[in-house]
Amino acid sequence: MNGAESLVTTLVDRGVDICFANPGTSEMHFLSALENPRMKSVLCLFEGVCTGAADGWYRMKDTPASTLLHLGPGLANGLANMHNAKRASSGMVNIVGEHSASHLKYDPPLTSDIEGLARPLSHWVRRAESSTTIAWDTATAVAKASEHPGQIATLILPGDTAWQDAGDAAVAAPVAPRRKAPDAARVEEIARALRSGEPTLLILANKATRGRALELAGRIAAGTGCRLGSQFFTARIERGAGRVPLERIPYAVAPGSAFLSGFKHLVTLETKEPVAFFSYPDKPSLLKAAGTQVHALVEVEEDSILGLEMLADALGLRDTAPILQPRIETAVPSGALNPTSIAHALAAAIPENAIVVDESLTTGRESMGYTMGARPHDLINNLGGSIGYGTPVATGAALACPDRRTICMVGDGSAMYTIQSLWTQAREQLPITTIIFANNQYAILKAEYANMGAGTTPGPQAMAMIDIDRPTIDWVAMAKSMGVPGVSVDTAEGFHQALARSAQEPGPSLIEVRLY
Ligand SMILES: Cc1ncc(C[n+]2csc(CCOP(=O)(O)OP(=O)(O)O)c2C)c(N)n1
Repeated sequence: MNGAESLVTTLVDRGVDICFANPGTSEMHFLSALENPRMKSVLCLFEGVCTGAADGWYRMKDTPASTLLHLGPGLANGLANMHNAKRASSGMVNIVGEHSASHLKYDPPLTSDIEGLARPLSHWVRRAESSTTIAWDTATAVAKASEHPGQIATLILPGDTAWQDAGDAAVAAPVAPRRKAPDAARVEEIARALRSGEPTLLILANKATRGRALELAGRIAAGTGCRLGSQFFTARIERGAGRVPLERIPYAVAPGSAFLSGFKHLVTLETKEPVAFFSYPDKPSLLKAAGTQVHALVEVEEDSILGLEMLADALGLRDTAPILQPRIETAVPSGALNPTSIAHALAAAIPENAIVVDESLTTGRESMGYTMGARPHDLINNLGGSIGYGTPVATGAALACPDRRTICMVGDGSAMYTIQSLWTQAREQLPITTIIFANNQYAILKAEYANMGAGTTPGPQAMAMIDIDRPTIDWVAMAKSMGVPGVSVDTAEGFHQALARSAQEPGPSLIEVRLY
């Protein structure tokens, strides 16, 4: 086998069996190796879709996907969603094609500093120097990407390494690192704070917001009366009826600070204390009140299940029944579309076990509160703030969970960054409903203009950088051009009906929610 075949064989042997690809000439041997029937290859028409889809895959599976990117420019196109994935602690293995060393010295057009581009957004970067050692390089990349928290591993594949003989691909398995337990003294200090009855908020993140960790937190809340919260953005939360409910710390500085003001203790799990998303001239960066103590129960690289078991044991609450969210039946709304009626329609229509990817920005601000008691579902947010994450992440999540409906809520401005995702969704016939909130503007920036103190309202030149209404985007036509059926709605009942109907149909669809 050649180096490229050795690489692909090693990926699938280590459980990385999907590749989000956008190939070029230097990756032809890798393409040929993708004929391996154990590897699923998914073509994405922009590299930001590849890296975002790998993020979505990891969020649902907790195992890395691979991407194939074409030299430095292909990698550069994928960087923004690599940044979002890194902030969400999603592991991935990027394979980046490169010229052979013998060709590089002539400075051909696609030459660039690939390591330099990769390093700031990768935890691990390596140039595969030989086809005979590439199996080990690949196994190391997969082990790195699979660590907790997930890591971004980038492996550069020169052409000659891909096409030369590699011999036998088998390599010894690197040992999976064990997840670390929190320090017992720290757990005891937090148990003391909880026993004191002083107002305490546990802030859960990353792997603490689901499964056994979430349930243990629910037991501790039931037994101590502490409250459970999440940052405004979380990698994945299991929520809805029958799940342990988490209160969301508000996004804006004033309501965020007000929410936190009553707590004497903030206890963090796999996250840090809440900070404002941006710095403003006259607002604080940290949201907690003066005098509030912050305790790290579980550091980002530690194990939340272990930490919460230790805390529950220290409090004698391991067998206490957890607090659970009751089902709230929401009446189907009618009339005008606005954030509240949209939230009601979502709450009524979210199907059992759906995956909700939220990039709805201003329009969806109300949705999370109203969907607390909806049918159980998973919620995915963007932790990196680089817009254009939603439709690619939905694509990867749906490939990871093809038996579930993925609902992707996205602002029209955000959707335009990576709209090519629709084409991949159509080609793979993925069960995704994309909801475009078409307000013809970057609405959040209007509010931020005043928040930032730039003036009360933007002038005409500034407004021209915030409105996206000239020309108006035809979302249904755009979706149709990529093979996704679409419908436009302008009432709350129309939105609810379209959403409920889309969940009954097998493949992708798009709903344009007309807000103008
Ligand atoms: C890569 C990147 N570029 C620019 C921005 C700045 N930005 C933040 S929100 C936003 C507009 C979002 O508009 P839309 O998705 O339509 O949501 P709306 O604000 O209208 O609710 C922009 C341009 C960003 N966050 N990331």
